[in-house]
Amino acid sequence: MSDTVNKFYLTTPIYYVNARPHIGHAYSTIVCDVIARRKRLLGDDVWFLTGTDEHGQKIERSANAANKTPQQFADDVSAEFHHLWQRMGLTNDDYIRTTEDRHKRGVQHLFSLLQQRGFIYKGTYTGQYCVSDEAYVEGPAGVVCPDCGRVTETVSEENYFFKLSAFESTLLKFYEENPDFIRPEKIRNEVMSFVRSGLKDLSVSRTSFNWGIPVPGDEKHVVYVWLDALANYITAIGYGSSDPADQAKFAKYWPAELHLIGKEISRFHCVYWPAFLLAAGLPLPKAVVANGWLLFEESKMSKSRGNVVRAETIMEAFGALKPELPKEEQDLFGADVLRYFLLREIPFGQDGSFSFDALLTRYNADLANGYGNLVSRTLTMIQKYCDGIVPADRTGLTSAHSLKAVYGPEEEFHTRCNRYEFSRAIEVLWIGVGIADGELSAQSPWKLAADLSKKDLLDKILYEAADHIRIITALLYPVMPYATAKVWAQLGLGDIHEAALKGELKNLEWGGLQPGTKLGELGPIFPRADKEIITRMSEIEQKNAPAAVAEAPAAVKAEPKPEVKAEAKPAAPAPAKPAEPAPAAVAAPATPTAPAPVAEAAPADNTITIDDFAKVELRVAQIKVAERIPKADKLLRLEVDLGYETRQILSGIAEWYAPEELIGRRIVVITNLAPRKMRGLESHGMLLAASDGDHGRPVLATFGEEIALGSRLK
Ligand code: ME8
Repeated sequence: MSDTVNKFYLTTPIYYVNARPHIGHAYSTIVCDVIARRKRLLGDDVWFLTGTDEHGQKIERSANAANKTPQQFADDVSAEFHHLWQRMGLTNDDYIRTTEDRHKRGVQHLFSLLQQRGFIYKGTYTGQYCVSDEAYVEGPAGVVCPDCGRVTETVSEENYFFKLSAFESTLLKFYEENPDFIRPEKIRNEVMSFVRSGLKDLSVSRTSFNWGIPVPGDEKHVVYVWLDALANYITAIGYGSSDPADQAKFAKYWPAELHLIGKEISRFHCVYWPAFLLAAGLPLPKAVVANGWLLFEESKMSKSRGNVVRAETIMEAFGALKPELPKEEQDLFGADVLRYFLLREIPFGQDGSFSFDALLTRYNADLANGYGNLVSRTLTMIQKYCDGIVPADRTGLTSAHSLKAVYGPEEEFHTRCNRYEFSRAIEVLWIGVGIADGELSAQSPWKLAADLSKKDLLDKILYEAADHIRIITALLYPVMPYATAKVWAQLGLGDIHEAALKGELKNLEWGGLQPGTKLGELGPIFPRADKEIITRMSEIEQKNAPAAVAEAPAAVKAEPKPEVKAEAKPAAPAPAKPAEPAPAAVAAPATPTAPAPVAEAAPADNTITIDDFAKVELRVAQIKVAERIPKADKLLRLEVDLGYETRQILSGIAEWYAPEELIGRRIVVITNLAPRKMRGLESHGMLLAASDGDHGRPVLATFGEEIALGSRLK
């Protein structure tokens, strides 16, 4: 490996502050951290950036719904992301927020430059806009966003436009000449066919809301959030600053070697961003690499679906396996378990399922029984048979069974990592764990220990096993920095983080472990976890689920429909709970009528008081998304717009309504029903419907006149 110092600037997406961090966000950030640590140990001058994306209509609306100013709202959620990355021990060198002055200044500088260079002009736009994705969509009024499936809104504004159309052929030529610019191949093909189908100029300002960076010299416009957000990759390293230190930093680190993103934002990073940079006369990043989606219970883990798992849950549950550690170290240990799982379990670039079950299985099989057991048995024997001192190999034997004759993982490990094949890279190390374990079992050093004449052979076997562990541990360091540090110390090698910085974790020759090294204090690294940890994780998740709102009064609770109820089961093995109500399906009786005069006397059995009725919050909503749920014949997943927020509701009406016929309908939603999970998805509310005929066909309550979303029925 070359010793010349290369710089390596890598970035994660900056995350929207309208959602709390979950392990989907952690996944991309962890992958970058692994890459950053590996590049550092190879001697590169690394700059690792992450941060939060805080402007736009979506954030403004979420802040309103939370009764906070957009800035306060952004401050709170951004701090959560920042704090979580620190708790997990991530090594980002900077954390950019798009509400920071350094960013605003850089964006305004970029906008003005694009104007001066003739790539931004003023015009009028009328068309469809997806607020959730902050993107324009081709098609007639009401067309559904092709990315997220939500209904678009019609906007008509005087806007600034970017001449994206001018870059069609330049971009295609660039992709052809730089086949590694977009990874994986599938995404590259999608991006190229998108560009080939023709690029239209892009509106890059908005006047319909204020929460953004003002267009310089025309402050009633704010800069389009994607132009604002993408620019973070340059503003964070000094673009647009007149300070010479910032300018030097920018000159040093730009262009980035890697933008790591989730696959759904490829178009923004592979088409818009390079076009903005070309227009500004700036060099293009070397690579945009997309991770696949982390799925939970078969669909993409995301806030709008409510099927999220948080990294804190895993840190807490696995951290508890090490009660002897201070809390910060328990967190780091749990973070290592998550890091290992995500990189090993999911072939990078593909979608992959997360489950508590799979996490536990990997932990026990690979870490407790695999690597952890190898370390423990080897070092315990050195302790016992060699007084805790690494023995020397005095045999001079290089038999075919010798570990070094059969195994050399370093080159292949790095090659795989360079190709983003992290799972295969780790697999290479576990082949080594298997070989070393097999050698120990075959040679049975504990039997040799009884025979003094076999001492040289015993020492050789133990030395080789320990040296082997050293090599695997050094390579594994970027993946599990906490646990490998413990193994390193037990091997008597001191501080692994220092060793990484000094370049001692590369060029791992066999024999690098000095005989005579005194082992550190021994102790189990990966205690076995039992199945209860699954329940524990479910409990922690449930405890942290959004606070339930007032229980719906019995009078309007859905009639439990046996066939629908069969669908309702908890996301993961969960603690015993009271019986769950049927999914938000059909409320019977039909729409309540105007309240009757309240009698003084106690109500009869089947009547309710006006106060009872007032407890039920009924509001007008519009169905924006309706889709079937895999393997659930009776359930539909709906996203309904209440005007002030969008909610996910699961409804047992799939046998009676096709998803397409529901989109755009204005319906009645019971909004203060406690949220609950079905099929791993959260349902937050219930649709109001009449139950018709013998079969109880649900007929949705709807309106014959114009009515504003969110209006209360009373
Ligand atoms: O898109 N599986 O922010 P965002 C895998 N602000 N990765 C996931 C994931 C999942 N289920 N969920 C989230 C934005 N991610 C913009 C980006 S960049 C200039 C602006 C990760 O909060 C993945 O990296 O929606 C995805 O691209 C990113 O979080 C989206 O985060």
